[in-house]
Amino acid sequence: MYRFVNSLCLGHSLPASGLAGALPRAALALAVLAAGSAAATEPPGAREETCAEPPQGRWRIVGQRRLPAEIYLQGFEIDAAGHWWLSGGRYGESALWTLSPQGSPRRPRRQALPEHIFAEGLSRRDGASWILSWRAGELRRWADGAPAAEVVARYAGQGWGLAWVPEREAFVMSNGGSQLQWRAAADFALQAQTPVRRGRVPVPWLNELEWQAGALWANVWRSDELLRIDPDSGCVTLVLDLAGLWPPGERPRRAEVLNGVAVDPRDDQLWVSGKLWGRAFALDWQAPGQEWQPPMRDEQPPDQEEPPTAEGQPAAQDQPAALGQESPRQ
Ligand SMILES: [Ca+2]
Repeated sequence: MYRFVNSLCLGHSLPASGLAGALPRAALALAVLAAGSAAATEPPGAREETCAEPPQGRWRIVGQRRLPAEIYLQGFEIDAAGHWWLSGGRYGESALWTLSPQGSPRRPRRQALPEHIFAEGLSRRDGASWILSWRAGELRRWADGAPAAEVVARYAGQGWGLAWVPEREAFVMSNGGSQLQWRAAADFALQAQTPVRRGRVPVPWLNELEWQAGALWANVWRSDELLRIDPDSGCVTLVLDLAGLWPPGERPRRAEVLNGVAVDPRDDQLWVSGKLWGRAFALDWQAPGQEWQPPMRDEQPPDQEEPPTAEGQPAAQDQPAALGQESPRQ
């Protein structure tokens, strides 16, 4: 599986730079990003490196919010003003959704994407939403207030997850394989790839992404685990097993896999959701040996003021799940 996925990814990249073998991978990535030079792949021998087995982190639900139930969630981000941006997939149904800050009575806004597009990951940068397509190889930029999204770049292979990394002034993207792709701000050109491993095992199906405090969160397709990844080494450094987050028997029948991770920059709160879930959960988390940061807050009432459906549609009658659930690993 690894050889197949890896060769699939490398098949879309440009030849490795001659610099690749002379520098540690972290330095290589920074050097390539800084120089804005041609694409580079991992240095020789990197595939043989071993990461430490990641520990299981603890988590607990500290809040939740209802979402429009029809969002086949692919990309999820919260901006500095507290607005939620979500991309929904599927052909003929793909759309960019905007929700006002939590607690607002305003209805979510739905803006349709072209019918031939299966929207994928989304990120925010410079007052615009940047949206991947699954198989069309098109990156779209939807400027706030603009009537439509414009295609601003094309890429080889599939598009899955996307995050803007301000510290590196670059995008990081997943494509269904086990590599993270670093892409230039200016033209989305492939700059470097980072193989992701859990111990010695490559991690395929990396999906939605989120950058937080120098590390990357990643969903894994068809998995209930949320991974925290060191962006330099590609090592998974922490695993949150979210299998108990919302037991399947309590979910709507049509709800699909966990997918969608965002951090509210105003309070560093982690949020997760899933495809057709109709809700998102706020989680506090910690690595083994750590104290809860931030400390447990008072239970927050579910955000029932927020109409869960799009403008012009009646609100669904849907009761939020109980708050205060904690992970079984505690
Ligand atoms: Ca995200």
